[in-house]
Amino acid sequence: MKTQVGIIGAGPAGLLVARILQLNGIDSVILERRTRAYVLERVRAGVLESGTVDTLRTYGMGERLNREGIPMRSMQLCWDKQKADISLDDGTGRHLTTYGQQKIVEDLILQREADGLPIIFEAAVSQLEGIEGDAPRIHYRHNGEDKVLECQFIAGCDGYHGVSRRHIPGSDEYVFLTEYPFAWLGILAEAAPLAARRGFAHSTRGLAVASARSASVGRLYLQVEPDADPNAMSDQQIWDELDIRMDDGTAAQLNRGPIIERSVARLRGYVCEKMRHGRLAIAGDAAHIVPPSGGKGLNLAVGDARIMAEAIRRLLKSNDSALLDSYSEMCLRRIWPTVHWACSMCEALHIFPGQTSFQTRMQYQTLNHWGNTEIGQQRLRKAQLGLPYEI
Ligand code: RFL
Repeated sequence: MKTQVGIIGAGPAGLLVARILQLNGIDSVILERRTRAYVLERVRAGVLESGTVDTLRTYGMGERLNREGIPMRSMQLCWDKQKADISLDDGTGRHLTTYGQQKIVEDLILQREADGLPIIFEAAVSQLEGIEGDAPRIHYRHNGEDKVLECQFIAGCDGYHGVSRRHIPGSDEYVFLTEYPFAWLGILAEAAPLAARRGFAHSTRGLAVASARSASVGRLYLQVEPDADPNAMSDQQIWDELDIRMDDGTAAQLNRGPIIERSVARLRGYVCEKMRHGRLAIAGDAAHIVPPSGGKGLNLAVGDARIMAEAIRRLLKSNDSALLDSYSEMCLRRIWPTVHWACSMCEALHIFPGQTSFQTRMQYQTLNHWGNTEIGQQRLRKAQLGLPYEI
């Protein structure tokens, strides 16, 4: 099979690159190792920066988002039995939007299918070849057969565990990694989220997070051990623990309801500073992972996808490789400050093994700064709303 751009991975990064290329008259084939059903059901991110929302609208993916996205104009931080409700209004009209990653992925897949464009599910890529020339090849396995996709460029959008990154020579030298000694137990619950019980909570028993996926579905998290079994706690134990950890000194409690999904995700910070070699570039989680405390991973993936698609367009349409040559550098200007913010949030909100009461007091100071001082609130607002795009 032959195409102009071979895209590995049908996550938000790969699907968006494909969509932008399509609207610029460039053909692509997406290879995705999971089944269609698995990709459509995978529950992950849910908080979108306004730049992400604008990008999706610009590329014709705003219809359901405009209808179902829930504006989020403030953010709550809770610690030491007190709460700060921080306005995200920076005078520009920007705000965050709650809209599940699952829906973005579904919107993009359904649109691509309606346009009759190829996504090959259950196609696991094993090897890339010829990326230093102008006719790279992607080796993959589909329906029990080894196959090859010939293309002019490879977009490696295959997430943290993908194969693309290891095809960038010497990429290990450019990798920066920190593994946190805890994980998040995430639940989806059929329980109407309460505006008064939302946000990030620091508790001496560990972090808790309450957020919304819709008016009737809540997305909530508890800090757990890195190798915790997602089914170790009963529904009632989870709700009790969330209420204890989110105690803000009032008697308010979360609305409870059936838990319809649970998973445990380890927390890490990771950046690969070399994001391109020859006719291969990587985007999204393939190149960087941020702890989910900032709600930034998906938003960063969208930022990379915009630059990658434009760099490919200039290369294939005008034989101009200048943007591609500065691809890593340009992406990293958004990546590092965002990773820094997500890690700062992570380190202020979790209880580390063996943490002393002195360290807990230091965390309270950080949270008090973000929650109760003008300068701290400005810092939080700016970081949460996200950095501007250069492309
Ligand atoms: P994805 O979504 O992981 O997609 C990669 C795709 O590549 C496929 N793949 C392969 N396909 C073919 N051959 C191979 N060899 C392949 N290897 C892999 C995979 O099957 C997959 O379909 O990466 P992408 O597109 O870069 O998107 C990144 C986002 O998914 C991720 O950053 C966010 O989910 C992170 N995240 C959040 N981000 C936000 O912006 N806001 C949030 O509120 C937020 N909350 C979260 C999160 C991530 C979480 N977890 C699970 C760590 C909350 C959690 C709990």
